[in-house]
Amino acid sequence: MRLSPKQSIHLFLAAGLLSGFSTSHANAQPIALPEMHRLDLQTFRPQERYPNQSIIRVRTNSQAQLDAMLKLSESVWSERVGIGLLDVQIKREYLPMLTKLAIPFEMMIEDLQAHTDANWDRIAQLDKQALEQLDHDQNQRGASVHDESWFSNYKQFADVISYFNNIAAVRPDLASMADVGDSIQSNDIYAITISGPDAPGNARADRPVVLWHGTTHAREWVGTMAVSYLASKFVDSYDTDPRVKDILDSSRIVIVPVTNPDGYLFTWSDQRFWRKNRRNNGGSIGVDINRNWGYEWGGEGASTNPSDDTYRGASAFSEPETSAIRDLALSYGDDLVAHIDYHTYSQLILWPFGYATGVITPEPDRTFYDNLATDLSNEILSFSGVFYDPIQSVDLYPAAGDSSDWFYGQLGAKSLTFELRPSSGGLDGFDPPPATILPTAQENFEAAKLFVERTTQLISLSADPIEFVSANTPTPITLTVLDGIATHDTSSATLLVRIGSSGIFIGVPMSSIGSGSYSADLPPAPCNAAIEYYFEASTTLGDTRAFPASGGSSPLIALAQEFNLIELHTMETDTGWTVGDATDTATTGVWNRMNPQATDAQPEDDHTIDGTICWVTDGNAGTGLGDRDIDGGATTLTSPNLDAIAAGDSSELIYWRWYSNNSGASPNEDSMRVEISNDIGHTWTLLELVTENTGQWTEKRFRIADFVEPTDMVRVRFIASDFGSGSIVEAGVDDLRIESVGCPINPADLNNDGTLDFFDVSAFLSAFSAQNPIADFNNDGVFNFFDVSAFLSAFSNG
Ligand code: 0X9
Ligand code: ZN
Repeated sequence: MRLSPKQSIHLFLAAGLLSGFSTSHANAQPIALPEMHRLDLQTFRPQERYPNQSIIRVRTNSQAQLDAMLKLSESVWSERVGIGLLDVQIKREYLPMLTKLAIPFEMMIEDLQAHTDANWDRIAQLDKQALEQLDHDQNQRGASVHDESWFSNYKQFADVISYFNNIAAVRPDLASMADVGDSIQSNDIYAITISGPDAPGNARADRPVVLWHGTTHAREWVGTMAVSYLASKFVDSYDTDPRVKDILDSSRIVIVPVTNPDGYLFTWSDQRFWRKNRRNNGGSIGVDINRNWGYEWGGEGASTNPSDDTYRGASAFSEPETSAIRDLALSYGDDLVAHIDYHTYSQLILWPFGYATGVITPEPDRTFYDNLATDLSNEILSFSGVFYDPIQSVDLYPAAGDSSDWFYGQLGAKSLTFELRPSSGGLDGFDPPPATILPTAQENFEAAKLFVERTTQLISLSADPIEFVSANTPTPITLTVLDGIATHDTSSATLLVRIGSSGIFIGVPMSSIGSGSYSADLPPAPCNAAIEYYFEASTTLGDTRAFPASGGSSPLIALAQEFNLIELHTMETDTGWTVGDATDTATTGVWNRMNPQATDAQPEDDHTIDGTICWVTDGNAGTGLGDRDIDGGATTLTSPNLDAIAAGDSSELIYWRWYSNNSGASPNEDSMRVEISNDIGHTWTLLELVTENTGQWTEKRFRIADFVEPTDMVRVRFIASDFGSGSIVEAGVDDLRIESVGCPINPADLNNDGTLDFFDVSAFLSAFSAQNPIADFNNDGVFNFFDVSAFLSAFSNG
């Protein structure tokens, strides 16, 4: 949060009040975990109570009013404290006094206790669902490394550690767990190491190390969830995402999910908003682990008062939690090159130094950090539309003894401190709805990949692989080259390509299209031919890198196919789509066909080139973001009959959709179901459940036969709904089409391998001399010159 903790502590002292916010009150595989205590969330609620208290927003206009306000409040929730607007926690019995003092206020949370109870009920409810799901499929956790549904709720310490242990159990080739130290109360501090297997000339132990640690501050639960996502997602993507494979084959990722286990356990059992560790200072509890690191320890923003929330501890590294992570980092020697400490909240990417007012980070690091943090911010912005402010940490506030200052100042590693979602919210900002977890984790996975590349690799290459191309047509493809610890030669980008799986790769120079991106064409290829390709680029000093990293030994593959349009609905005219279903209950935001009016959640333009109109959940902008979006339940849009019989199993359904559900008060709680029927809508099968917020038109392609048998009575329906209160849901559909995808069967392809070559000629000749019916090419029952001629003409046409 942006509030200087020091500042807030002074206020508490001035007010002489207590509150929940103040402090007065290696490489083996999975490891044998001790029996860890779990709370039964169905019955358990934390101790701390807020009877008869509210959160209000006041406006003071003098120091006297501000002082009076601070005296009356239990705790300050604002990010900045001063004359003007202020959010405070206050006993309701004091509200009449505000009127007397002529301090205007607005009620924000009337009953804080009920609000807190509701948050816990929400967590308990999700926990119950998760347990039922687990009963339903006992092996669910054990079977998968990465489980997206695990991120629908916060997790207790025991569950976090068993999630990590399972990653190592399922993929011992990629991950291993270690116990790296003990907390004050003898809880274990765990670390997982993730890296591709040893390879000749590329031993794991020689790879640079990037270290993450989460939940230094006990109440910052989203941080632990985000590092958990990184761990399972990196491992899970190794086999399928060439970029992740590159990253893991060239670095070691080490993740400490819970740096402060004692504090974390305490936020579940006792005080949701506890920050420090659980050191007994004699009269007060807790040291701020993020003021206890040994670079410029004990300066500004680090309190000497043990009861303060930012208490620095008795000496640098006095705390076992801090020294455990220090020793882990030191164990890698020079290999430790980068580090990230996840905190919440405020959406910031903070780079060192931050230990004193006016501290100047030396060049060239200053520029490196500025560029890196800005690029990471842009990566997140373009992924999810959410902005993280990239700034030097001292510009947040000076705070000596934080982790990033030590990793950078002492070890020379590139270190960042992230403040994750949300952007604001007072103490509530540490306790956002569980629906915040997944999108926060997903966007930070994008930033994490880029961070590792930029801190460990000379240069990094990436491309969106193309899997299908139109037969006999050149297809443009783009490579992006980013500078890491070296600079790339802008004339070095090359596409290496061959048709089929033998022969040499031909190098095609790629031309710059700006921002480190380069373009070239995949060559035209006959239907069913597999185009194999990879990319290369070099540093200015001549070190060459390939994408995928293994280059020609495991290239990317694009299959040439013929795409024939069977149906096209540009939505520019009425082609018989219908709105409404017996179960629809939406009161606003019902589907209509129009030229959409932009809001932050809805597109400005349809998708059709030279068109203007699409289907959209009320395309009128209305008076505000929440005015014409979907409210009150579902709205259904159904297509007319579509003909998929002609192309049979080769028919594919393609549409462009827009979906947004990441704004409003409770984001990401809704979804859009897309379903398909092959019997005029009597029975429906799920095609996809849309929850991603691309905030842009996205093309989706499905092979119809994978869902229903293709008929001439296929229908598709889009059911968009809003069940959460206060969330903004907007959806759009455009340019739906059916294509047949495949290759016409050439009768001359006698061995059915998709290519016409010498082997087909030879197969024909032996079938002909054996008088095999397949050599009766013109089907006249005799084997003669006309069969040879028909074969040769089919062969040469193919
Ligand atoms: O104060 C902290 O430790 C971090 N913020 S939090 O709200 N998560 O407690 C920020 C530390 C940033 N570092 C410096 N400003 N030096
Ligand atoms: Zn923090």
